[in-house]
Amino acid sequence: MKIGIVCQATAGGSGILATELGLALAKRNHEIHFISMESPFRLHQFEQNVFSHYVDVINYPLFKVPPYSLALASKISEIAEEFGLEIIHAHYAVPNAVAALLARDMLPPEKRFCLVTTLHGTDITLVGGHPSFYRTTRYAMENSCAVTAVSDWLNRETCREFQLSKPVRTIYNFLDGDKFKPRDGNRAALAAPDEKIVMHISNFRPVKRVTDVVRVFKKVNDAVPARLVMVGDGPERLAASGVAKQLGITDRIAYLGNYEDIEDLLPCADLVIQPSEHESFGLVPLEAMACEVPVIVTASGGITEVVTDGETGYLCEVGDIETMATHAIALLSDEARAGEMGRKGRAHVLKHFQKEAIVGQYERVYAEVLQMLRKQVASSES
Ligand code: GMT
Repeated sequence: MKIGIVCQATAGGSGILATELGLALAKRNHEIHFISMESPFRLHQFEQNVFSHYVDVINYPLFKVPPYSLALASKISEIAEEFGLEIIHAHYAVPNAVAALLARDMLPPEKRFCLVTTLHGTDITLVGGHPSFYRTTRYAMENSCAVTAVSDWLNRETCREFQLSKPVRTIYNFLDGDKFKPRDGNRAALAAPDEKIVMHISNFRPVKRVTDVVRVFKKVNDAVPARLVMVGDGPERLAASGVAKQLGITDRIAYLGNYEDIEDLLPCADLVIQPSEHESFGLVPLEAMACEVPVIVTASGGITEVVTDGETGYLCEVGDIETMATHAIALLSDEARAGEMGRKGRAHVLKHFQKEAIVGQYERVYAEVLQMLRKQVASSES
């Protein structure tokens, strides 16, 4: 199949998932065209069957904000026509799916593609639900050939919030268990041999509650010699370092900024903490579990479908710093328990979230919507 993948290029779960999906589909001999603002975050190598196209946005003085969505629609339409794309898979409803619909309408009927939209979370919970975007988000979903959500929780939230006339299918996120696995990393660069490594990875948006990470770590560090490694960047970075300063632990924390080869870093961690307000899925805990690293997360949203409490990690209430710290200290003080939890975590990931099985689910959705389109075309011609 010839498939266009429209995604966010910034560091974030939806762009990462879209990139990994595109690369996996290319390996299965599909022709993949990434369409985005710039090179997707984790797409840094040349691959067979993979093409990238960037949106040209002009900065005309009359526009206070350049109309990216319109430029994106033009680019999708142009690439779909030039390469004969059969499927456009939009990751993140706003603006990607909306722009794809406009792009489809610009094409002559015989060149129109099928639109598959994958909802990732904040496109529904924060952005799509906002009055500024609600109607466009709903329109995009109603007019997609298929809509998927990355967890049952997000699926339910979408149906509740948008009352769609068609079902949403759940297709979980995935990873490559050969890429994310326990390995010897450069631990010595991050901590002394007698120190534990606590890690947090995110884009430091308010929903990630990074100051909770720092507060939990303070309690951990009081009980067990440890280092906190903060990976990523975003608006809450300053707040995190402010709290660390107040708590007198600035020298125990390393901020690494955005880091692409997370599979080299994660195996160095003894524990990963993701205390988000909510997560529709939680790609970071999944990656950590695959590396046999225990996780402490919040029982909020689809993450409860990824982490099993007490087995592969701990699910805590949002903001319950005390409980998170208690679990963290217990795990960091008991290597056998942490090791067992890590092994169970990896086994769980390999059983439920392996790349090949999930990519196959997307392939089946594409085949189904294409068949529907062909039937419609045939019946309109007869
Ligand atoms: O929250 C992020 O880090 C980015 C965001 C995105 O859309 O890029 O992540 C969302 O999509 C990820 C991939 O499906 C999920 O793993 C995250 O849970 C989800 N984030 C939220 O729901 C807050």
